[in-house]
Amino acid sequence: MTVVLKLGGSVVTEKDRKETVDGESLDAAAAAIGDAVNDVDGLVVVHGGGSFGHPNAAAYGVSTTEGTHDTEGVLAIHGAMKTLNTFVLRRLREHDVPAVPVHPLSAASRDTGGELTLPVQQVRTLLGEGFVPVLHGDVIAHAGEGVTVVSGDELVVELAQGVDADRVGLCSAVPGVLDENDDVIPRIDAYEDVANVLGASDATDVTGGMAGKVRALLDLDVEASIFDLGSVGPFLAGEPVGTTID
Ligand code: IP8
Repeated sequence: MTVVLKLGGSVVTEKDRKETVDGESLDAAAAAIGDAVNDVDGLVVVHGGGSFGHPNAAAYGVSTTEGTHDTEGVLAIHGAMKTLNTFVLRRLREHDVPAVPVHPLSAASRDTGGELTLPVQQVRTLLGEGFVPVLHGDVIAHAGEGVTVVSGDELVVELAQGVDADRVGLCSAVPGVLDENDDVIPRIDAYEDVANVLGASDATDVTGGMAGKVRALLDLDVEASIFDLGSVGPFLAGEPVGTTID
């Protein structure tokens, strides 16, 4: 069983305090991963940008589509993400997870149409050798734009296909996709089933928000789940948690 797990930026950082790790949440996630890591054949971890990536990207006007050629900007955004990655790795190592970093800036790119390419042979080889590769949202080369942001969600989609994942999990600040009464929708098979509750978030969140996540996960061949921090352990143990998207 190969698993791709994303820890959202809102889980591992304090979103309202620039470049601040949420130590308690990160430790809880790392502990759950440490408890389960020997029971999965392969685990790839991806983390989002939270208060490290997003304020820096905003300061230089960089998004997934708007790029920059400003080297200072590239280094500021990438540097902040590397700092966060170092914190994540340290916590995972404290829980005996054989975590090693893989920085997307050194591997991924977009063509002029914005299409993302992420070579994954190093990730596959690291997995085969018993490591847990840890990737993160980053800036990457973008033909005609300089660099643009690559989100953790985009990386999850590429990795799921590239490493033939059996399960994909997104750990976010909410316990799943919520309906109009804020109850978790246990299963989504088609976007039309949830378009009425997710439609609004499409308009307000340029990086995709929950609507974008659901659309991308529906396109995957493998089952995906969206859940919150308390469900990381049960998810890695193979239990259905939060919202399952298939
Ligand atoms: O939090 C964004 O990753 P995300 C990364 O997964 C940067 O959207 C650099 C803003």
